[in-house]
Amino acid sequence: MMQKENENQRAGVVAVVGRTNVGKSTLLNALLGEKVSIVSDTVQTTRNVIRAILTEERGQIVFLDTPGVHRAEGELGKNLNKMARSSVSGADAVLLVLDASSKLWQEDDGWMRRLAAESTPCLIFLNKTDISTEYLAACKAQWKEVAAEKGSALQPVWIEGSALQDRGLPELTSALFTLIPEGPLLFPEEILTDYPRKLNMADVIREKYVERLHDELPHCLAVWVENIEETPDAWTIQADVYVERHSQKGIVIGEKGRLLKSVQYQAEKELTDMYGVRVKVRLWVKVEKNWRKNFWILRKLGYA
Ligand SMILES: Nc1nc2c(ncn2[C@@H]2O[C@H](COP(=O)(O)OP(=O)(O)OP(=O)(O)O)[C@@H](O)[C@H]2O)c(=O)[nH]1
Ligand SMILES: [Mg+2]
Repeated sequence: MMQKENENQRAGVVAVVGRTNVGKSTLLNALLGEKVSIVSDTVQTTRNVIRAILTEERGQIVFLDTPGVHRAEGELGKNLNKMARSSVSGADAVLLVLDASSKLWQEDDGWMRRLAAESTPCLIFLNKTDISTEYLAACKAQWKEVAAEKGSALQPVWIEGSALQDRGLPELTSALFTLIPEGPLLFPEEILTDYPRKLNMADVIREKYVERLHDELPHCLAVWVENIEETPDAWTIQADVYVERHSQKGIVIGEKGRLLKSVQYQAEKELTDMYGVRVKVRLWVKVEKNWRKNFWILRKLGYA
């Protein structure tokens, strides 16, 4: 009996793409029922390709959560776009996420064109229907236009729902399983992500900052976990917070160190929950002029 089940198993890689802020990371966290990728209402929150692995009796889907494509500004922006675009080649299927509650952006159209030019099976998830479905028809009409223009025979599967309110997700998973090939599991079944622990910790800390900072600052900020000291009853994480200018250092530390302390506290809380061990976070704020243009720093942070 067991043998038979394995024979019908499917396994494949699904690249999750779409412009920034449509809810790709939220969707993945909801599909896995665990937080594997940080989320915020600031553009370009995700900066690395994060693999999130869903294993069921039906098989395994290895999702690649990609940085949302946005008007590329500087080296960091360009690298993020390249990362997102290259994740599509090599994937067994592509999941394009659109925001049904908002007008289409140029980047949404850009993704449609890119997918219509290829033959990779594709599913389009119309997200945020809890807010409104005002632009649902416009999304479908736009695809028709693009497909006609490109002479594409690709027939995407369309699914509507809400990542935030868990709507349309079982349908989404089932549809994805039909798009990927039959085959053995790609990762051991107990693995949820192969995203390195240090990068995940740095992302959680960065998320706490992004939630508390405004304007351009979230984009000027990077976090690097320098060291993790593990003792039987606690982990102490030493992390550097990079900013680009001296004036930003003060903001990131806050009056009497208040902002820094609050970020430390919130990150400790979340990481303690996540890893099931008491986590202490120690942050050092460093000024690194133009780190977003510095190849070596981008590489160290995994953004290049
Ligand atoms: N109302 C509503 N909000 C959502 C839904 N999905 C995501 N959001 C919100 O949209 C914002 C962006 O979500 P993310 O998951 O970070 O978006 P993303 O596509 O991963 O963005 P990047 O990483 O920048 O590419 C967050 O504030 C989410 O809470 C949804 O279904 N409904
Ligand atoms: Mg994201």
